[in-house]
Amino acid sequence: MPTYDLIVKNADIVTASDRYRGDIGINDGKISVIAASLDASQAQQVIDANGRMVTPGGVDAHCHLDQPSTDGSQSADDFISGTRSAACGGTTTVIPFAMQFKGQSLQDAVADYHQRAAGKACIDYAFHLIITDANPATIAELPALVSQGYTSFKIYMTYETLKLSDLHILEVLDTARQLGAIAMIHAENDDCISWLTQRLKKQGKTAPRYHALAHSPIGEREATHRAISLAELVDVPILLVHVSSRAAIEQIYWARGQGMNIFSETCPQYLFLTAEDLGIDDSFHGAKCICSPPPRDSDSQNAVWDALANGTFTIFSSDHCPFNNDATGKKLHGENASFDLVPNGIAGLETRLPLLMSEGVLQQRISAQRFVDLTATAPAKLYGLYPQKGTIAPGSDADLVIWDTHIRQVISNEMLHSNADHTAYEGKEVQAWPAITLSHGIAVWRDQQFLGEQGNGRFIARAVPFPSAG
Ligand code: DUC
Ligand code: ZN
Ligand code: ZN
Repeated sequence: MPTYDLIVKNADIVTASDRYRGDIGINDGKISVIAASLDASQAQQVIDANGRMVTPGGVDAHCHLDQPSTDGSQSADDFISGTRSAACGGTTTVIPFAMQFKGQSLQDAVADYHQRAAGKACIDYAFHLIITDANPATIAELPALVSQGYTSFKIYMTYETLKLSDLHILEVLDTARQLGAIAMIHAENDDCISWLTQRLKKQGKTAPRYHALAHSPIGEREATHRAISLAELVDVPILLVHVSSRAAIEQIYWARGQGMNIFSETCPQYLFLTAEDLGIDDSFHGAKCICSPPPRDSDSQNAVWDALANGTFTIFSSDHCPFNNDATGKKLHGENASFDLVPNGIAGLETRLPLLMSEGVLQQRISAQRFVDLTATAPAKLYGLYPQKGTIAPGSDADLVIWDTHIRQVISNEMLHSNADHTAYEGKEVQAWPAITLSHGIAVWRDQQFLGEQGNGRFIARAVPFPSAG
């Protein structure tokens, strides 16, 4: 009887803290041992990493899959195509959102998303809640939902159909504090956006590129500071999602200096796109890159890189929210709709890790350990998945990525596995891509082939991130 189901030999093992050479023994989908050398004859199967980097499978803690929209637009990806593309890009756990429609109970929202995911997800998944209706009945649902493993809630300071008042934000934050859960905050000042949008439209400035002007960094900075202030009042940690601008980063840096427990996230679009990708003329082409907050200027791009390297950002997520470039998505209101009517979001699950490995690690902007922390360990810890997910250690799930880091791969939508009909990164060259992705010790991506199976992904009920709080 072989001792191991699988040995990954000659691995350049990278965790959030260490980097060392070793062999990884796997049994029943879990890592059972890590040693300098394991006897290959004791394994049913051997994969020779040949000295290549092996990192924990990515944890993408911010993605939207099969999420119905209040405007009737349709997500390009469901749980099959979204998790398939994640696996092909080295991500083995996703945390999409279960969004509450106003008037809907949270339990109903969660039940609906379970139906959307069950039998479809190819990799493991959990759910954040999106709270859009913070009335007393909703708040009363939270203790049970947290104990069922939904230990994080996203709240919005903008979008007409989603936003909460400051009073309601305080209620949610206070509940998060009592339960040891965490609130994720979309921080943009809604009235700034409305005022700028009206002004631009009156001037006939409706092309996609004006989206970047309507969503000013000043509005992001103000809302970021307000979110931090509300968290300070309640005395609770928060996570600021998809931070895009130098101005917002400065607020987070300041809050940290004051000793506040402020976590923050950024995304590939703020490193690899700028406002120019929304168009330098009035063509509708730039609608593909409309997301909120929008990509900024090169000064903010530099600030985002610095904040990734210096530890200001806690996690790096995709904010995958794909809409096709047709009447179900970006052209919902026609070929030349005003920017404020274009569904917000871009695809990014599959390209998140290769882009950061290539431009971050290989270009020596961040270390390989920092890459692992940002993309796997820190999100797993922050959202109650650690140490089952997010690291390479005995007892952890055998979710691993073996990297090719000496390639030249030009990204094109054809090579990707999402159902989206375009990628914002078309034509960009990367030097890294997963050679093999293992989920529970089984290859889901190898030799440029998706090998996973729909329905193999398991729902994970998450622990609370701050158990001693309250
Ligand atoms: N902005 C969000 O807040 N969510 C999804 C996509 C986007 O652009
Ligand atoms: Zn958001
Ligand atoms: Zn989002």
